[in-house]
This record gives sequence, C-alpha cells and structure tokens, in this order.
Amino acid sequence: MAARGGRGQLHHEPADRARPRRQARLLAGEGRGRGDGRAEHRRHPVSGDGIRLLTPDGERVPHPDYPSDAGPEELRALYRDMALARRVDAEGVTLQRQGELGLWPSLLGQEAAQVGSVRALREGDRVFPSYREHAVALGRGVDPLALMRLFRGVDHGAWDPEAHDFHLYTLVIGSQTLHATGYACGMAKDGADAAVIVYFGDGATSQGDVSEAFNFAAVWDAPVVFFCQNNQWAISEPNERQTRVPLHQRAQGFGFPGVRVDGNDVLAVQAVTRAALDHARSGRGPFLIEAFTYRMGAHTTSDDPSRYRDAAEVESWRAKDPLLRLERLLRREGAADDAFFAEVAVAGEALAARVREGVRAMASPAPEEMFDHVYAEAHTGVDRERAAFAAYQAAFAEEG
Ligand SMILES: Cc1ncc(C[n+]2csc(CCOP(=O)(O)OP(=O)(O)O)c2C)c(N)n1
Repeated sequence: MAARGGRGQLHHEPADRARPRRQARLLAGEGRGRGDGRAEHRRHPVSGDGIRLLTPDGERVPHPDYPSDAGPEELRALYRDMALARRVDAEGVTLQRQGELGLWPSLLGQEAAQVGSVRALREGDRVFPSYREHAVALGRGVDPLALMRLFRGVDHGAWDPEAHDFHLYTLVIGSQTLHATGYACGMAKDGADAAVIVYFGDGATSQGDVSEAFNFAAVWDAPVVFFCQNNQWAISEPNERQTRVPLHQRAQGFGFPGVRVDGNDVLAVQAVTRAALDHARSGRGPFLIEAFTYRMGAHTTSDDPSRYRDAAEVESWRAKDPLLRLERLLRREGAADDAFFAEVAVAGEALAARVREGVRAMASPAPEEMFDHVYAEAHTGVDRERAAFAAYQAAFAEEG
C-alpha cells in the first residue's frame, strides 16, 4: 500500500509497529504477572493433587464422600491392567521407532487415571475417547492389535464401537465432547439406565467445542461424565497458558459439579468416577472430573519434550508413579508377593510379543480401499473419487 505521508501518519506508524513486538513478548511469557494488576488471577487459587485415597508411599487414606472397598483381588486386577497397558504402550513406542507404526501417543504416567475410570463403568455405559486412551480401550476389550492397526495406518477405525461400547479415537481436539453429549441426551430419551464418559485433555478445554458441550449437557441434564486427564501439557503449552482457574472449577460456571482427583491414584479415580457415573445415571446431569496427572513421555513419537520442559519436573512426577504406588499398597497389605509381580511381568512380555509379531504380519491394504468405508451405503461423490483414483493409477501402468 502506498504511503500517504503527513504528520499524523508518521506519528501512528511506530505505535502500529510496536504492537506485534508486544504481542510476541506476551506469547513468550514476558511481562506476565508483573504489575499489570492481574497477576493474582494467573495463580490457581486451589492447588494440590485433589481427592486422594492412596499416598505415594502406598498408604490408604479414607474419604467420607468417595470410599473404596477394593480388596486384595481387585487391587491385583487393577495392578495387572495398569502393568499390561504400560507394556503395550512401551511396545507402541518401540514399534514406531523401528518404523513399523506411523505414530504413537504414549500413555506413560496416565495408567491410573485410565484404568481407575474404565473399571468404574458398568456394562452399557458408553465411552468416547480421545487418542491416548489405550488402557481404556483394553479395559473395554479392544484388542491391542486394533490400536496398532490404527497407528500403522492400515485401518481407518480398527474396532467396532458397538461391540465394545467404545467409540473410535478422535484426533480433532475436544470434538468428542459434543458427540458424547448428544449421545447421552439420546440415551436419556430412550430411558436407558446408563451413562456416557468422555475423555479429553487439559488442552482441549481451550476449544469452544468443550464449552459448548458443557453448556448443552448442563441445560439438558445429559447423563455424561466429562473426564479430563490434566497431564499438565498440551504438546508444548503448559497449564498456565491454557487456563486462569483450576479446570474442575469450570463446571461450576456451567451449573454442574466438578472435582479434582489425584490422577495417579487408581483407587481415588475409581471411587470418584463411580460416584460421578451414579450421579449422571440418576438423572442429576453431568459431572466433571479433573484427573490431575502427568504425561511422562513425549506428546507423540514426533515430539521432543526436552525442548520445552525441565528434567526436574519429570523427576518430581516419577516419584508419584501410579504403578509403584499400587505395588507398595499390595506389598504393605500382603495382597501380592514377588511371584505375583514376576507373573505379571511375564504376561506383559507375552502380550508384547503377540503385538510385535501381529504388527509385523499386518498386510498393507490396497490403496483403493480407502474409499470403502466412507459411508455405510453407496455414494455417488465417493464413487467418482474412486474412479478418478483408478484412472490416475492406471496412467502409471500405461507409462510402464
Ligand atoms: C481442533 C484441533 N486443533 C489442534 C490440533 C493439534 N493438536 C494435536 S494434540 C494437541 C494438544 C492436545 O493437548 P491436550 O488436550 O492436553 O491432550 P494431550 O495430548 O495432552 O493428551 C493439539 C493442539 C488438533 N488435533 N485438533
């Protein structure tokens, strides 16, 4: 654009130029909380790990509202589920490194949040996951090889949601909260004695979809439990760049209860999720659970977290390892011995070997199969695309 000159123009130009620089400084975090009168809002008024029934040392702590009656057998089952999920997850990372998978989002550190919550579900409850819910998937009976098929890119969905009451993974951040809310409204209209649980991350709460889902669920009393795994990071964005208040407090603004639970405490997660599901099933509307946890690994195998977070932070969370915590309880209560842990480790190796061999044996689909399951029935638009693709491929054959 041609400069028009004149005193006024000269006067305004430097100010306009300065704005992007100031915005860049704000994005980089400079000037935050320093004398701008808003610093207090940036600190979370409620801190702490949330509701806890098991200390990191493996000691039980009673809670009046969220009791746990988990006996030895259940504790062992919870441990086994977490350990096997961790082993499958480690295999996913390894297989990606070996070029067998395109990508793998690790759940390392989030085993208690996932196993505790999925074990609180009843048959008929419906699950809407995000993309890191491998332990939830296994808990709903999805074969680990189905997860691998998805991340190997040889299948668009890989499991039947109806067979497992476990919806397909969702990569579009937060959108599944709306699907879950709609589904929950439908269930309520059908008079089903069941609830929906939907998983999403702390970063997802910055999406409009999540706020819309909260509002719709609240005004329609939808039987849905919003389960936020606050693993502290949305790729490289920490919590403080995502919210001014603790996430569970958002629910209050929409008119339904929200609690924070120690997401590395499988007993607390199970007890709180059970109560939340009962609340939803009984027609009292939605419930938000903020499971306060930590993503120990990278966001995905494409990410390098050492570029944006401190090793000391990761170390401080290692001391809260959810598996170690339960192992301590099992040993303290005499509910498991060395033989049990060795047996679980052997089962994990066998499962990993099955996954590895299964992945290596996976055949690549014919490229034209990508058109097969776009719609349940024939669709002229897709048919045209299939024909165009076939002609494109044939051109290579003609060229020889
Ligand atoms: C609508 C949308 N915006 C952006 C992205 C890119 N993206 C992928 S993962 C991610 C961060 C998600 O963080 P969080 O919700 O905390 O979940 P986490 O990965 O930590 O489990 C973003 C922004 C996306 N997939 N979808």
